Amino acid sequence: MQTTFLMVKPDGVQRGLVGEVISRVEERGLRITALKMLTVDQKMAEEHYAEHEGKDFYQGLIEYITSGPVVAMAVKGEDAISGVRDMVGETDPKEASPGTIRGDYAMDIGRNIVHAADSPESAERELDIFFADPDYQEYDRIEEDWVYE
Ligand code: IDP
Ligand code: MG
Repeated sequence: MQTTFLMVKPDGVQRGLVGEVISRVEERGLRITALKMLTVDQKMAEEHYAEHEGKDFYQGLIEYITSGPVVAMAVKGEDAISGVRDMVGETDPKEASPGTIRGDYAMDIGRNIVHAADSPESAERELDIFFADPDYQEYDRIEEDWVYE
């Protein structure tokens, strides 16, 4: 079992795709264990995107991610980290396969709807930026007795 970090970015919220993203996660059989809408402030944005500091798109990325509300979630399940990355698709939506979130809903790399952690280390780091212990809820999905049997 892994828990990953998934976020609907401001463009996804403004395009009304929050429900679509959540539906895909739930229908896949993954479990949302924390969920919140918030506006990312400058400090959180810099921490979240620290690995991209200095790149030519960094400033625009920080401005974009702080430009409006996002929906952040913790998603739990077997191989959730790579599973969610696969559901999200390639960074550049033009290269993302149809059937992925980016491949179905986006064309612009700077407006690619969602963020998902790319490794166990980033998942842990990013979850800690957005959530504290009391934010997490534990429950069983009804089908788990047959999914994991
Ligand atoms: P990821 O979101 O698929 O993990 P990263 O390489 O970590 O992709 O980049 C973080 C975000 O920065 C991307 O989702 C995208 O919004 C933005 N980004 C990455 N590369 C570019 C670029 O070349 N131009 C503009 N924005 C970019
Ligand atoms: Mg990334």
